[in-house]
Amino acid sequence: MPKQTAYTATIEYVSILDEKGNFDDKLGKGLITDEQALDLYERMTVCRQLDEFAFKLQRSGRMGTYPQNKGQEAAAVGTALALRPGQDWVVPSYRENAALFMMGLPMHYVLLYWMGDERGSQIPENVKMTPLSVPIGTHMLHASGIAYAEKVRKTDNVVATYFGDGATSEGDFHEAMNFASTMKTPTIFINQNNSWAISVPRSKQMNSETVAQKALAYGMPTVRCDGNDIFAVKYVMDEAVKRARAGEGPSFIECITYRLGDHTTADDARRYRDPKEVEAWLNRDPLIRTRKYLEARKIWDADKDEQLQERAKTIVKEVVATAEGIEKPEVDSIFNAMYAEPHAELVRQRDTMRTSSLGKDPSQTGLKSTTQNV
Ligand SMILES: Cc1ncc(C[n+]2csc(CCOP(=O)(O)OP(=O)(O)O)c2C)c(N)n1
Ligand SMILES: [Mg+2]
Repeated sequence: MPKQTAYTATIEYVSILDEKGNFDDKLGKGLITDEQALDLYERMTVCRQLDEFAFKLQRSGRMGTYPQNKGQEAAAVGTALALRPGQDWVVPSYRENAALFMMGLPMHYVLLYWMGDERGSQIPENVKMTPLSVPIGTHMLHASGIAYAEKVRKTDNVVATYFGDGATSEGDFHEAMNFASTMKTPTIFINQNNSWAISVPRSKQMNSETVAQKALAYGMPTVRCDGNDIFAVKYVMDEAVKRARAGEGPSFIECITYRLGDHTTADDARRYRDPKEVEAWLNRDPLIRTRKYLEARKIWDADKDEQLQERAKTIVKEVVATAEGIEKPEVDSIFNAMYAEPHAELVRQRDTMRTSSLGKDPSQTGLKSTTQNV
């Protein structure tokens, strides 16, 4: 028997509004209205300001650490535009703030989170979102699980999860993908391929030409798109959402993008990145690209932009004031957020945390154990 082909595949790349301003009318028609494009541009601008302020907060000792989203805003807003706030879920990592705000998360929650306040993770009831996930890759499993629950409940809600290129080198990622595709859950895996996992370039942490092809192993529809193009991102997300709502299971989206800032405020990317590479990506900045599009449509100009920059600063100043104005949490509160009912070990730790017998049985330290919920 001659050898036969067991499997072949191609992966499409979608780009609609390129960096030179060319627009693909065939794919892009009716995708994002002018009103929506203005809204997305405003949201991206506010997020960029939030990044600037957060950076300063960290540098002046008012915040622990912060990962700027700078450069990746289009992937966040383009995908979130296809979701229904209050119904669909977002299971985030930490570089898609704009999507979280579109889903209804009050902006100061993100600041609280990075200020080390647990209340930043106590997502309001009406917002369908899990807390930010700094452990790389662990949250994608939650996205598959939540989507399975939505499927069992027979809703048409979908679950979008965001993660970096580095996260796809983690075992958890593959388990989440396998579960989602086998159980046909309405999960949308949104990869923000920014080429770097802190100081490790993509070429050194995987041998795959594309991240999108990893989904082929799980029999999952997969696509690559220009992640700095709100139109391309919306286009591929619409298709994924449609499949998920129709009960056709998960999809994978690779957004090609770039983080223009350091990995976090604890990093100095100049030590490992070629300035020419950064320069090239500065020219592909999603904010500049969207602004030029709006100007070409004659619905934007320099004056409006100046006003928007001012408005964005005012919004962010207010958000910072809200976050900093909240009464400091009680130390005991670290025991409150994890479980609905405390387990014995937690009660023991809480009851003894101010003693030199931390974690010991309270009855042996002369303390009375408490029974109320922590
Ligand atoms: C399980 C786990 N391992 C290691 C780390 C340390 N770490 C923090 S960010 C990061 C790189 C993540 O890269 P990527 O997934 O590409 O996301 P990006 O930061 O580029 O958005 C690593 C290794 C971590 N937070 N969690
Ligand atoms: Mg990365």
